[in-house]
Amino acid sequence: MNASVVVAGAVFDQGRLLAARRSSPPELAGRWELPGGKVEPGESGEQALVRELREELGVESRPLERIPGEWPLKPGYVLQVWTVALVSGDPRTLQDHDALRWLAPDEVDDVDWLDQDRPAVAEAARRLRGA
Ligand code: 523
Repeated sequence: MNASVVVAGAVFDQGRLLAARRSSPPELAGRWELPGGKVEPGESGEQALVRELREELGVESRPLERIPGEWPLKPGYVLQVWTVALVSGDPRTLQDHDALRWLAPDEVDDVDWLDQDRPAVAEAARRLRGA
């Protein structure tokens, strides 16, 4: 069986990367992630990402490029990440998160990212720097 996909967005705005602090479940609370969630049946990864960012942050967004790679989560799940541009709205903590930060390229290591998000965060930071 194929693994279920969790999608996440490296949201870029004005040269900064959005980091979101999880408020649940207890084992993930307090750690920072690229926001997103599970792809539902019948959705593409990009569609799921737009929906999740609308539900979780109250923004309209546009996926730009997939960051190559796929990272294992709990058994049966893998993480895929896209760079994302904001179309409208200011991200707010609506569900799943209790804090947000916009990180400049030299600040991306300032928060305690979930381990499984780190490779994509590193690549996102490289792209932000224009490298
Ligand atoms: N991750 C993860 N990194 C990351 C995300 C968005 C999710 O490691 N950037 C993990 C955390 C959970 C699983 O993927 O173990 C599902 O993410 P979640 O809970 O954000 O997805 P939802 O909101 O679709 O999940 P349900 O509310 O449970 O349906």
